[in-house]
Amino acid sequence: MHSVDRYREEFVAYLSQKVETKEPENLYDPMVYILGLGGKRVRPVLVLMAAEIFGADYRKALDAALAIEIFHNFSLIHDDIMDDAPLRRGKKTVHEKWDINTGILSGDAMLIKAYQLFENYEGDTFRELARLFSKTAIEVCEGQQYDMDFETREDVTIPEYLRMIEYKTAVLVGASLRMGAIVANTSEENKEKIFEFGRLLGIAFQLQDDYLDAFGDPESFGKQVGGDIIENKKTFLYLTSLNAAAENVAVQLEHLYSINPLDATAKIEAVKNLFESSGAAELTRNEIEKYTNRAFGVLEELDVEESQKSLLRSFGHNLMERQV
Ligand code: DMA
Ligand code: MG
Ligand code: MG
Ligand code: MG
Repeated sequence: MHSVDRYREEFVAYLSQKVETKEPENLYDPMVYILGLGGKRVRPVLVLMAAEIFGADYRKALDAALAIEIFHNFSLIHDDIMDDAPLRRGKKTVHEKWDINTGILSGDAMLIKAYQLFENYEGDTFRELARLFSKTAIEVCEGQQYDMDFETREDVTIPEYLRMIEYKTAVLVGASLRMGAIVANTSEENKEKIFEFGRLLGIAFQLQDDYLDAFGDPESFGKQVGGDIIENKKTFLYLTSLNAAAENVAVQLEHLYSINPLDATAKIEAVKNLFESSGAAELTRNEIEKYTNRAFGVLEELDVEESQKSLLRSFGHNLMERQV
């Protein structure tokens, strides 16, 4: 059994063999650029891990892992356009480096290139992978649409927010694990359980992403800290603050979200102070822990050896301790 770092190294080696990523900043192709900027490689590592945990040679899952990583990076290029984000992984976003049209077109091409990689599988494995990929891709786009809609809607509820992050983020984490399970041809029950583990961990992961967007360290974050506040995102932090006992919190927050300030830094600071003083920051940290623990609970039900469960558990812990 590999360690998490070994899976990551094996994946990156495969990636640079298939896609020339060595000097991303000097290259023209936006796909090469964004894949070469790195990132945590969470999803492809999960594909490889799941394949091996369920008894396959992880190398059989490399194309599925690459497909998932290309898909994820496609969604980031389009996400950065939608979120008007200047920075990704500490460098210019694709639409800042090129332009919006290039971002849209290169993203679209990446979506197809991701799908094309499933042609390397045959029979039932191909059909199952391709079907899961299409379903997941559609759900991610729906989640992104809800995210956009929420920017201007005033009546977003916490269950709606949780559904939105399930679609835009968590189903892809679950699908990554399920793809590894499909390549390994394990039982339907294992496929369901590993997906559920990923779905719950994915919800914790996006809650954490939203938390770090406000409270992360600008030095290491790689994205613009406070970007969600500038874009008036209805995150768990925001929605929980609105429910705070002190009524003036909601009034102040709604006012800050309704204005387009000249001084973005002052808006970010004021909103963050409300997130803290309302208790929402702490409630968000608790919610992250709750979903992480629910995910670990599902892991217990998997029909694999304890050492393999503990590999997934330590991956989950490391992921949730991240600062970027
Ligand atoms: C991203 O949510 C979701 C997808 C599908 C890319 P986000 O905008 O919070 O992501 P990030 O913080 O990476 O821009
Ligand atoms: Mg974004
Ligand atoms: Mg977004
Ligand atoms: Mg974010």
